[in-house]
Amino acid sequence: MERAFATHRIRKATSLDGLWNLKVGNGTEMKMMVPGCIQNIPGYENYEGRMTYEKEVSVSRECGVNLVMKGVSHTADVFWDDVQTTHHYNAFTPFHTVIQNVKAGVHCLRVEVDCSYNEESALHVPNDYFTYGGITRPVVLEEIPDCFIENIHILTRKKEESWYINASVRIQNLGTVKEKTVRLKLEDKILEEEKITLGNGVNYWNVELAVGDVQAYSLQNPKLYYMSVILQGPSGDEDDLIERFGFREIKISGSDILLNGEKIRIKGFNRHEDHAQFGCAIPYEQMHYDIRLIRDMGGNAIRTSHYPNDERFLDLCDELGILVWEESHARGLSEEQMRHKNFRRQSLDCIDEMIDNHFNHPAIFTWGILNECASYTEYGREVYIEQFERIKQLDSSRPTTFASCHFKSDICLDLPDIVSMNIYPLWYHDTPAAEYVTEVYEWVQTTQGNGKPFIVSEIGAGAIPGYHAWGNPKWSEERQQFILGQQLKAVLEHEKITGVFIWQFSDCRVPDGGFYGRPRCMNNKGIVDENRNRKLAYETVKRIFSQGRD
Ligand code: ADA
Repeated sequence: MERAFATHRIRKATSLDGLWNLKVGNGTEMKMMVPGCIQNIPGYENYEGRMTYEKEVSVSRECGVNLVMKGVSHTADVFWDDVQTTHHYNAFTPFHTVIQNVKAGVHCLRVEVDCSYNEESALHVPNDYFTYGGITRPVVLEEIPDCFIENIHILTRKKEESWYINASVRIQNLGTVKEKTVRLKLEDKILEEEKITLGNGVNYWNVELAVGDVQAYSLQNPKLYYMSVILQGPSGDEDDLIERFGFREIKISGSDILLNGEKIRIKGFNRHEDHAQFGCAIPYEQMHYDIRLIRDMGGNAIRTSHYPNDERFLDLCDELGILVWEESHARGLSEEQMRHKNFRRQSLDCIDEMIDNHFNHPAIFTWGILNECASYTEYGREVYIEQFERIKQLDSSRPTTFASCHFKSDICLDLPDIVSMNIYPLWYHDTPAAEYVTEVYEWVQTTQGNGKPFIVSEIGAGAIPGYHAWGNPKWSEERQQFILGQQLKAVLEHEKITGVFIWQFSDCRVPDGGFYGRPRCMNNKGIVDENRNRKLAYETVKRIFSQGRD
């Protein structure tokens, strides 16, 4: 299952999740679960390198095939009957491959995967999170006609008392037929039907519609609607695509972020896709459990630190009314790392795929980039400008942001719509929390970030699960509990601060050898550990988030 809802009624789509044949670098063969991570297989906990997946797949009739891979970590070379069809880099964005004129019957699908920190990789580098290896998200095989619907982007806006939809339907025409009839349905009601002429390759069918009485999307009432687009040829309905969306607008008003005109106050968590048993291939049920814990603590937002997330998780956030700051893949890269020969292309590819695939999620209220990268250098600024321009070209409906840690040296705060800073008073430096929060906020007001919404995008402290000692020393759960209490109180009592994301929801794995010498080879700042066992700070966060100003 690659989405929380069926995306086709007409197109035949077959999940390829389940056991595949896997050969790892040293020639060992095994059965491997997809989605899954090789590092969760006993004996392969520290595996780094190449591996080859194979699966026999059957096609029911002579047709085109659209192979959809929602995530392969981190580089994939895909072969269909021994012919290479795709090369894709980055674990965190979906990609698809169209193979035409496929005969009915059994075919061989092979995926060569590389999870090593190799010299071609500018984004997957040793870092304060772990790069797992494998086909880590769902795979779907679709049978398609030569002319098919590739995606639908849906914008909603309110004018006077009416809601309007602007749908942009991308149609790929790999055949010779030039005329089709396209129908657009909202739920089961046909709203538009048109005979269109198609060129070769990519075509867009744009529709602007006033819709009648609909329910607006809110966190309290996260009402979702289904839109279907159907392609009809001489022989009847040939293809379709179903998308889901909500009627909502995100706007900036002075230093406030408005969801349908209502000011939002973020009480959020940073969340890595990481779990002791599943690695980054977190099952759908576990995703739900994570969100239930976040809701139980009074949280209303999640930052997908530091990469685009599994779309099923975004579907759950849509359905449960959890705001999402989704960000492209980067963490703490220096200017030198940003000058890597592949960095700018790999970054822009990630942004393109993130927005192209996740455009319709109403829960996503902002696109983030380049967490703690070199936004204090002229070259770094060039890159931030390039990436914010790309985002605005792809989606002008959402505000942008990036999380900086360059207090008093950042030269890019004029670029984002929302200013965000990562700060760790009482953990990385012994500064009283309220004093430091005020100092950082006041400094931002002296820059070109003045007057913009301001989010504390990271704040937190570490605790080794189960560590308790007299005097509540550093790394004890009691110390983390005390620090979080001071930090959250300081942020939520600051009238002008739009919100906060705690670093972080759960402990996550870091590369062996321990990034910055991290104990347990983990980033231990979770409020729950890697198995979601609660630390003492859980109840403190719950008390403060539940009583804090709404
Ligand atoms: C940074 C970074 C996070 C994490 C955090 C920490 O702010 O953005 O990914 O590394 O510090 O734990 O120190």
